[in-house]
Amino acid sequence: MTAQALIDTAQALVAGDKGLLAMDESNATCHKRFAKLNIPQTEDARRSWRELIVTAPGLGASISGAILFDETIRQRTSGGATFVSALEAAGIVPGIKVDTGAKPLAGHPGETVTEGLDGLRERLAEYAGMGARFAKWRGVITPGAGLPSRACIEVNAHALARYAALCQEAGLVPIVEPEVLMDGDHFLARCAEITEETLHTVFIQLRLQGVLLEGMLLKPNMVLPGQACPIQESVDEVADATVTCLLRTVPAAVPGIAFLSGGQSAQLASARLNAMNARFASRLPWALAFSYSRAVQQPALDAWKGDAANVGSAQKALVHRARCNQAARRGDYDALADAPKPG
Ligand code: 5MM
Repeated sequence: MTAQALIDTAQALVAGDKGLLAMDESNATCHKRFAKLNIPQTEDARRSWRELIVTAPGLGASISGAILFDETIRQRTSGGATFVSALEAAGIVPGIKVDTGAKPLAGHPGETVTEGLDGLRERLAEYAGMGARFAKWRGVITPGAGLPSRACIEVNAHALARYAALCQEAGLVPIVEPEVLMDGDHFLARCAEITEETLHTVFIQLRLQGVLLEGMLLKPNMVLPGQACPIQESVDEVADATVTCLLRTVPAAVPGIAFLSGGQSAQLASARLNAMNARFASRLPWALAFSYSRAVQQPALDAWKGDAANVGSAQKALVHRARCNQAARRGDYDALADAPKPG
């Protein structure tokens, strides 16, 4: 695999106005979301849900790539196609989440380090053989009283960089996802400080590990007040703070930034991305895109409820959200028309 192939894939994932769909929930996360809707927490239900997604008519018009989970990349549609081939048929590049989860960080109560480096070279080779062209790894940074520690930021940045270097060696574009959580009552300014320190540390580590910046993507949080913070800034204020932070920390060589939604409502995730593109796109060195899970999937999951009779309406809800975020990439999202209808 040449450097140019990595660059081509990274650029293709953020080209035009499309974005990524994260459908890489571990079983525990998937079950948490199913449980709220009384959907059976079984492999069969997980497979049916993911089949609904990969076969949604028209999804490829707004989604460039989809991030799968280890179980999902091995599954097939009821018609017998692998999910990888179903995605490819829809014009969607298949990717894979390769971390094995955030585990308690020794000596640092309340903080985690993401694991999965052991055996990663071999797993990446297997995933590449199955058709994956990019990968994803999430490090979690938790704001709190006296948190995050420098140790937590450093250890997660180091792991992200080692993962990214291994991906590029295997010919897979790494999506580097350092997530500052929005849980808590911290102010937006504190999220900005933590995000800036985290991204700065991540890019130092990426450089140390020799990662080709042109052949990777960044998947960060937006700069937001904590969900329980009494002051919730406007859409434009969030856009300003997020773009300021990214301009200070993300080298221009990176082709694209694809945000996680992190627990924002579907509409706010679209509106904030829209504001960033509407206000700043012409001045930014990288594309600003999306790599949402909940903010694209949740309305569709609410419509599906585990019932085969609802597959069509759920697919329409999914494609609608993907299109809203596609419009947000152009700065054309109509928040008023998309406002949740009463009742
Ligand atoms: C932050 O989570 C990622 C983006 O999803 P949201 O847009 O909902 O925030 C997502 O890709 C996440 O990494 C996966 O859902 C996997 O999560 P777990 O914790 O199950 O590995």
